[in-house]
Amino acid sequence: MEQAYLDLGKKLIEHGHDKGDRTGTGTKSLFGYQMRFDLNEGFPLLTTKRVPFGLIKSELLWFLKGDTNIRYLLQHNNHIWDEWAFERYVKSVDYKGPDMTDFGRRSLVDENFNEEYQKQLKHFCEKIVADENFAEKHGDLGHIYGYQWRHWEKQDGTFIDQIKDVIEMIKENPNSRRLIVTAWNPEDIPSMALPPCHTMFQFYVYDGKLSCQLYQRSADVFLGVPFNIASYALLTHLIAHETGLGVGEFVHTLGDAHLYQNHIDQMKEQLSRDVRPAPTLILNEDKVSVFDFEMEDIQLENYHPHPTIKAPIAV
Ligand code: UFP
Repeated sequence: MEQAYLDLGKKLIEHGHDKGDRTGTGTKSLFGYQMRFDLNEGFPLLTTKRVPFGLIKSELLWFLKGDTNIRYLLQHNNHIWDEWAFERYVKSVDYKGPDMTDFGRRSLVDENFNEEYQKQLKHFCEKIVADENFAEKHGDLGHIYGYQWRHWEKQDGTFIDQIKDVIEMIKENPNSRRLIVTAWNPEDIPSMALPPCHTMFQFYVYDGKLSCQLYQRSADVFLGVPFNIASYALLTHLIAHETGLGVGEFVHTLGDAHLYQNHIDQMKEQLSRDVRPAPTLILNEDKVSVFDFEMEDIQLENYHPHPTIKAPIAV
């Protein structure tokens, strides 16, 4: 199962086009790629490096709550969205600290700057947790996933709950070819910290099993994709659980699939490792609705990965 991911990493190293990108880092990139994961073969959390499942759980539960403020994430020790909120904060009139322009790139090349940046970022996160008013003002990421999934705003001012609706549709009309959730709302793109990478997904029911296909417009194959695979596999399990279905496949379709130039050595290191048996996902059987799940209701068994491989994130 994991081999599908490793094949993509290898293909990008060998055949990826050298392509510039928004962050200025440079990538090896291919356009249009598909991976399939049979969720009956185990849970697709990579074993060739440790992928922190706790972060995937808290992020998905955060999306499912319709929450777009990083405060919930920070309360669960999840820092994956910090940079995006920080970027909005340092661009706001309320930020009075040292110049943080272009902090993503500068923190990689300038040690003194990096020290100051880490200090400011830490201070920002602490303030989000400690001060509810500050969090309300500066912790919000705008109309990102949680908003579009649960509170898509209609022209008449009312809202669409896409997740609730798709679950109802799966229960009532499993043969439907319209089981779609979209996060790509063109009108809202300018108000988002990061335009959605996982733009839309579709469910498919056959033989009592629920499959899900995701279209991801932009895929950081080393850092982002291992998270994205596990997150959508978990979402498929949760919705299958609520709708009384088994799980089928997770089909992952990528638009711009890229390996950042400063992730190539790390990817090579990962490719040199042997794949271990996939872990098993255990859901609390007492919970039914996907909206009732909490962190402790979702557990993994038999996850014995190779160690973490560190790599810089491109902001
Ligand atoms: N990215 C992912 N997966 C995600 C996510 C971001 O791979 O879930 F939120 C990466 C893709 C890309 C960058 O490298 O983040 C977004 O940049 P851009 O908007 O320029 O595509």
